[in-house]
Amino acid sequence: MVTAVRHVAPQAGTPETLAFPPLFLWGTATAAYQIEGAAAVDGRTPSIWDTYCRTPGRVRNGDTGDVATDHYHRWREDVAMMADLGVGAYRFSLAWPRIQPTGRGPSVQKGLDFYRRLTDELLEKNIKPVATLYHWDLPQELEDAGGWPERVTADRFAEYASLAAEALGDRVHTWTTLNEPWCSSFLGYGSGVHAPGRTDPVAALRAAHHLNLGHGKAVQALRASLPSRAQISVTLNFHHVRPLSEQAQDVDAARRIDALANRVFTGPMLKGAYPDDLFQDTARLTDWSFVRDGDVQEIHQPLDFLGVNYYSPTLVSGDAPESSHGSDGHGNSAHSPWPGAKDVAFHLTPGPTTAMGWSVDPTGLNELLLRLDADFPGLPLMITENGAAFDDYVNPQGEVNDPDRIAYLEGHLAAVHRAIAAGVDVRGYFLWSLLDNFEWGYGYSRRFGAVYVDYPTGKRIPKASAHWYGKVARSGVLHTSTESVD
Ligand code: IFM
Repeated sequence: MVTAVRHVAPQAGTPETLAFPPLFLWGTATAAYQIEGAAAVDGRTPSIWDTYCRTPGRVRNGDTGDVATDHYHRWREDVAMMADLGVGAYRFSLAWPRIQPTGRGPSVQKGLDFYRRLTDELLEKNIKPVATLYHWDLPQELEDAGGWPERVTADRFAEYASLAAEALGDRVHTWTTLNEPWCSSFLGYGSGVHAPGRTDPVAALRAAHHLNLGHGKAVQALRASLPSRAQISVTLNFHHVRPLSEQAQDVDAARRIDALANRVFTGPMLKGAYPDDLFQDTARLTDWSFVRDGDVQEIHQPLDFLGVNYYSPTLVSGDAPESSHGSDGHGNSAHSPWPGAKDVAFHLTPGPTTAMGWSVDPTGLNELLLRLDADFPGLPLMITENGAAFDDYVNPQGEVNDPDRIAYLEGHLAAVHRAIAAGVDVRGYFLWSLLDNFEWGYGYSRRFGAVYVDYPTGKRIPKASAHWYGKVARSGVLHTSTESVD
C-alpha cells in the first residue's frame, strides 16, 4: 500500500520541495567484508574474498579486507555516528565465516555475540537493523567443495540461515537472503573479476541457479525460525537495460542482457519460472539439466519486499565483434560475464560519470521502479543501495566537501519521489555506503562513503554529503536545488 505523498508541483526552473511518506525508512548500508576487518579474530576463517585478495594481480594494490575500516572494533563509534546523522535504519551483512566458519556445523558464539552487541546498540539508538545473510563472503571450505556451481552449497546456506535466525531473530526483524546474486555468479564464476575468480560460463549459470535455490531454501528456514512479523526479502542489482537504437539487433541485445542480469533471478524467485528466452539464448552452452523437478517451486517463496540496488543504467548494442565484450563497468577481464552474449557492446550514457566510470542517470532509477511495480504488482520495493564513488579528499580545514555526491543523491532521491508520487510502493532508501570501504577488485581506491575513512588511522570524518543526507533523513523532506528532470 502506498502512503499519500505530498508533491509540491514545481514551476519551470525552480527548486522543488519533496515530502516523503511519514513511515519511509532512511538508512545507510555496508557489508561485512568491506568494513569489518578482524579477519582472523574470534574464530573467523577465510572466505573466498580472503583467498582472492591473496592471489597476486586480483585486487588493486594487493589490498585486502584484513583490517578494512576496523568496524569490528569501532562498531560503537560507527553506531553513534549514524545516530548523530539521524538515520533510522542500518543495513549490514553477517559474515558467514564468522558465524559458521567452515560453512558446516554449529555456530561460533563469539561471532554471534558481535552481531548481538551491534544490534543491541542499534536498537538502543532507535536505528532499525536490516541484516543481509550473504554479501559474497562464502567460507573458503565451501568453495573448495565446489562453491555455488554445486547444489550442496544451497543446502549449506539454508543451514546457516537457520543458525542466524535462531541467534538474532529476537532483535532483527528485517532480513535479506542474498545481496546481488548476479555479481556472485557472473563476476565470481564468469568473468572472474570477483572471488572466487573462476572463468567458466556454465559454472556461472549453475551458480545463478544454486544461488536462487539457496535463496528459496533460506526464506523457508528464516520463516521457520523467525516471528511472524519478520520481513524477508532479497536484494538484486537490477540492470536497467536500454538499447542504443531501435534497430532489431540492439533491441534484441537489450532483451538478452535483461534475461541474464534480471530475469534469471526474478523469473524463478517472483514468477515461479525461468524465462524461456534465457534457456534458448544459452542453449549452446548448457541444457540446464541442473535445474531439477521441484527446484523452481522451492525458489518461488512469498517475499515481504524486494530490495533494489541501482547505480547506473546499462546501454547496449548488438554489434560487438564476437571476440570482445566491451566494457560493462564491472572490471576488466578477457572473459565475459555474459554467457552467450559476446556480441553485445556496452556504452556510456552521455553526461557525467562517477569515479567508477559509471554514468550518472537518475531517470534510470525512476524508470526501473515503475517497471518493477508493473512487473510485480503489490510487491513493496526498498532501495537497498544507491550512491556514488568520487575522488574525495580532506581539505586543509579538515573537511571533506563532496558536492558531486550530494548532486547524485539529490537527483536519485527525486527520482524515487517521482515513482512514489506515481503510485509505486517504495518503503525506504539506503545510501551506499555509510563509510568509505573495501571496494572489492578496486581495493581502497574508490570511496563510496558518506563518511570519509582515513585508513592509516581509522579516523572517520563525515563528509558534507553525510550532513546533507542526515538533514533529509531527519525531516523526510528533500529540497532540490534545481528542478529534477523527468
Ligand atoms: O560496494 C558494492 C557493494 O558491495 C555491492 N553493490 C555495489 C557497491 C558498489 O560497487
